[in-house]
Amino acid sequence: MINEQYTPDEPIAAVATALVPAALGIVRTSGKNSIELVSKCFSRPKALLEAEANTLVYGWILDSETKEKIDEVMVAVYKAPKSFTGENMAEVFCHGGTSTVLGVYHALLAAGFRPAQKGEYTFRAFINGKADLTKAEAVREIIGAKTDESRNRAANRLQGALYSEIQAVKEELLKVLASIEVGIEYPEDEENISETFDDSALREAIKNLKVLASSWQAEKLYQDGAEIVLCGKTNAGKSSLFNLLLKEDRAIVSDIHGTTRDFIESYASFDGIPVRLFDTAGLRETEDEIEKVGVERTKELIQHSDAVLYVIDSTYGFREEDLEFLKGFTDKNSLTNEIPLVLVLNKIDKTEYKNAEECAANIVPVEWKNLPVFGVSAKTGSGIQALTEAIAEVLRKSCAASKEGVGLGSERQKNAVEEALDSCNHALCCTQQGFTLDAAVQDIEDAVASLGELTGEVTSSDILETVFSQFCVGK
Ligand SMILES: Nc1nc2c(ncn2[C@@H]2O[C@H](COP(=O)(O)OP(=O)(O)O)[C@@H](O)[C@H]2O)c(=O)[nH]1
Ligand SMILES: [Mg+2]
Repeated sequence: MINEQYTPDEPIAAVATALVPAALGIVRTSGKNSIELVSKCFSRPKALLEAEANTLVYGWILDSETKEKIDEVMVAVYKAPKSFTGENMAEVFCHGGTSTVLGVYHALLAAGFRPAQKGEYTFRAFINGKADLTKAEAVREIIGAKTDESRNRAANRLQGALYSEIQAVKEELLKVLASIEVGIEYPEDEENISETFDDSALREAIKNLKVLASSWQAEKLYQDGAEIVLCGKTNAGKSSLFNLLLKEDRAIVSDIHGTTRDFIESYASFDGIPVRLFDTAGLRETEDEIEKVGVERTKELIQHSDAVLYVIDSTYGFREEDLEFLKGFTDKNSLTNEIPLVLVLNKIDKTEYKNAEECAANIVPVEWKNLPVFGVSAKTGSGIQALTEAIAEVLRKSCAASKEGVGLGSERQKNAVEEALDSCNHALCCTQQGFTLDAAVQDIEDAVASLGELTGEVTSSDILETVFSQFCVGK
């Protein structure tokens, strides 16, 4: 059941910006009589009531009982249907900071608004025909985007690129359906056997649906990101690399072995992919109880990671422990799913080698020459860009991601496309096996219905509930 609190005829208000000290805060209202209600706690009610659509009105928000001035504000006035929700809306731009923003918000509640539920503004935009479900979900994605590339992909969906793609497949299927129905109504022969049926349009739809379904894994990478673990012996330069990749002095760097005893993590962007990067305790035998736990934690992190960067101090080359780790890792990894492993030869600035290739040729043992290897210096920054780009490529490859094309924006969308694909495949099967064509009709109708569910044309309340409950309040 769709959230019973989503009652579209009630006026709603929500704080739309974070409650932290800031230059501005925004309190958003929507509903048929929202402008009238705001005017009840506004110093210039007449100006607000007479304001044209898409204009700003200056004034003060007042306490509705004491009439005390709460804050000096600008109110943006939007009139239905030309607003985000498709209803009359008034947005109050006040000063930032917890007390002011909440003061304005409480004055609005006292004037007659009720607090908005999560995603209720976007829900109203959806039911008022301002956005289909792919666009509504893209709004949530944009808010959560961690890198420019993630945001671009979501913005593409917000502009309707995915919607158009889905509509094109749907129209193709409707044409197939129409041609079958004409065949059934006016059969050239009594049998109306599918042998005469031209299935090229159905095949094209299947091909497009397959591409869409497989795009989700890549889109998920850009939404959720990947976990990457930096590991290696103590003093290899993991913490220095970590800091360099994050572009901040986050981890303690020192030449004392065992400085990093527990892992630390932070976010970075690797060629547009949001990455949760872990700096870990160096892998070594140790008597230090805390460091021992740290080493165990490193091993656990590795098992759940999307890629491992194994850092080597190239001034020493590969040592006993490095070889032991690599052997253990690859033995285990070959049994389970493959976690990509990248060798990072650090401190090349301290070696006599002219470049990364020469360093790799000289120090990587024969049995590990098949691994991707990068020579870098965490001190000078050399080789770092090539390293991050290569890791991004490794991650993209692991989920067959490309940088181009429109992709799906949620698991829900992927499920709907897969359902449509199953139905189309079934329809194709029917036509190939010489059944009468009406056997395919139901399947194609099911496929069209699944795509309609994706965009929200036909949508059960459970789906709406799942989509909008993932939003934040005020959006
Ligand atoms: N010359 C040089 N020194 C480095 C480089 N990376 C790290 N170091 C030094 O190596 C020591 C150990 O570095 P750290 O990042 O703490 O290593 P970790 O134990 O693997 O985290 C520190 O003294 C760093 O300044 C590098 O690329 N070149
Ligand atoms: Mg360290």
